[in-house]
Amino acid sequence: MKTALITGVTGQDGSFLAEFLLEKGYDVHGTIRRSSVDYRERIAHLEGRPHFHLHYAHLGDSMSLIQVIGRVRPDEIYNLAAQSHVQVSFDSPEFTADVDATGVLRILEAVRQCGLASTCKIYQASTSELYGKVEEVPQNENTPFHPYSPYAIAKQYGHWIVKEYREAYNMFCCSGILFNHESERRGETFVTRKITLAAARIAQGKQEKLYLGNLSSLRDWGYAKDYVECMWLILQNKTPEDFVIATGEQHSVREFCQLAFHYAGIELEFVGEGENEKGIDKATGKVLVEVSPDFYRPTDVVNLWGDPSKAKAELGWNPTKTSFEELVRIMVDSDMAKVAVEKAGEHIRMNLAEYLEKGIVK
Ligand code: NAP
Ligand code: G4F
Repeated sequence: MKTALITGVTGQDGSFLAEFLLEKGYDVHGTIRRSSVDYRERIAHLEGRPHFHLHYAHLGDSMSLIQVIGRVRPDEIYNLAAQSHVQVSFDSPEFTADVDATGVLRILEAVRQCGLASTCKIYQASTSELYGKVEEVPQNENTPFHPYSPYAIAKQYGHWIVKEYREAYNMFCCSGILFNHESERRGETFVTRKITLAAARIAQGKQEKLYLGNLSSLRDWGYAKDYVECMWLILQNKTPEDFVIATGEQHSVREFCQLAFHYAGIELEFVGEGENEKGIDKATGKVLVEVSPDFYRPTDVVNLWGDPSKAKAELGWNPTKTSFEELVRIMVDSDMAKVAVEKAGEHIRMNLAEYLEKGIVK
C-alpha cells in the first residue's frame, strides 16, 4: 500500500484528491491547521474512515512539517496548501509569500532532512497565474512567465525552487501548471462560486443583486475532480516533468454568469460598458448584476487559455471529460439544492451575501 501526504487536504482540490487516492488504495494523510471552529466541511465525510489520517502542520512552521513528514514517511507528497486567493494576496502579500513561496522550500528541505530525497515524489501546485500579463495565447509549458500579483510571484518562487531541487539533488519533484478549476466545493469568494451561489439565491428570492468586478476577464475553466487525476498522473510518469493542465477552451466572466443564471431559470442580458455594465433579467427588466470597482484588482490577469497537448499525449489525460456547460450545471444544481435548505444558518449566509454585496469580503 502506497502512502500519500496531502497538504491543504481541507481545500477544494485536497478533498477531491483524498477521495481519489483512497479509491486507488492509498493510505492517505492530510495536514490541517488549528482553527477555533473544527468543522471541516469538505472532508467531514472522510474523517474516521480507515486509511484516512489527519495531522496538524502549517506551511510557515518547518518543525511541524519535519515532524509530520518524518512520522508518515510518505511515498508521495502533494503540496496543495496555499493562500490561494489572488485578490487577498494584495492585502496580505507577506503572508502569501511566506506560505506560497518559502512554504514550498520548507517542504523540500523537510523531505531531505528526513532522508527521503531519493524515495519520496513531490507534486507542487503551480498555477496559470504564472503567465499573468500573458506573452502568448494559448499558453503551454514553454510560454514565458510574467507573474502579475503577489500571489503569482510567490508561486513562481515555488515553481522554480521545485525545479532547482529536481536538478540539484536529483529529486522526483514536479509542478502541475493548473489553469482555473472549479466545482461545487469551490471557495465562495472565487468568481465562479460567487456567481452560482448568487444565481441560486436570486432565483429563490434570497438575494437581490450580485456585484462583480471585471466581467471581460477570460479564463480556461475546468472541473476540479478531473484535475486531481492529473496531479496523480504527473507523479506516476517515468520522469519528473512539469505539465500544463487546462481544457483548451476559454470563456469570459460575463459568459459564465449568463449560463449560470440560465441554469437557475433566469435569462440575463448585459447592457452598458465598464463600470456601467448591468445584467438585466429579460423577463422582468430588473437589474440583477452590477459592476463594483471594489472587485477590481490593482493588476488583473485577463487572458488565460491553456494548451494541454503535452498532458494529453504523455499522460493520456482527457482535458474535456467535463465540458464547460456541464461544469456550470453541476455548480448551479448543487447551489440550488444548498440554498433551498438554508434554514438554521440562513442568517449567517445572508450576512455573507450582504458583505459580498458591500464589497467587504472579496
Ligand atoms: P483552497 O480551496 O483555497 O485550499 C487551500 C488549502 O491550503 C486549504 O486546505 C487551506 O487550509 C490550506 N492552507 C492555507 N494556508 C496554509 C498554511 N499556511 N499551512 C497549511 N495549510 C494551509 O485552494 P484549491 O483551489 O484547493 O487549490 C489548491 C492548490 O492549487 C493551491 O496551492 C492553489 O494555489 C493551487 N491552484 C489552484 C487552482 C484553482 O483553480 N483551484 C489553479 C492553480 C493552482 P484551511 O482550510 O485551513 O484554510
Ligand atoms: O475566480 P478568481 O478569483 O480566480 P483567479 O484570480 O483566476 O485565481 C484562481 O485561479 C488561479 C489559476 O489561474 C489559481 F492559481 C488561484 O489560486 C485561484 O484559484 O478570478 C477570476 C477572474 C479575475 O480576472 C477577476 O478579476 O474573475 C475576475 N472577477 C470579476 N469579478 C472576479 C470578480 N473575481 C472575484 N474573485 N470576485 C469578483 O467579484
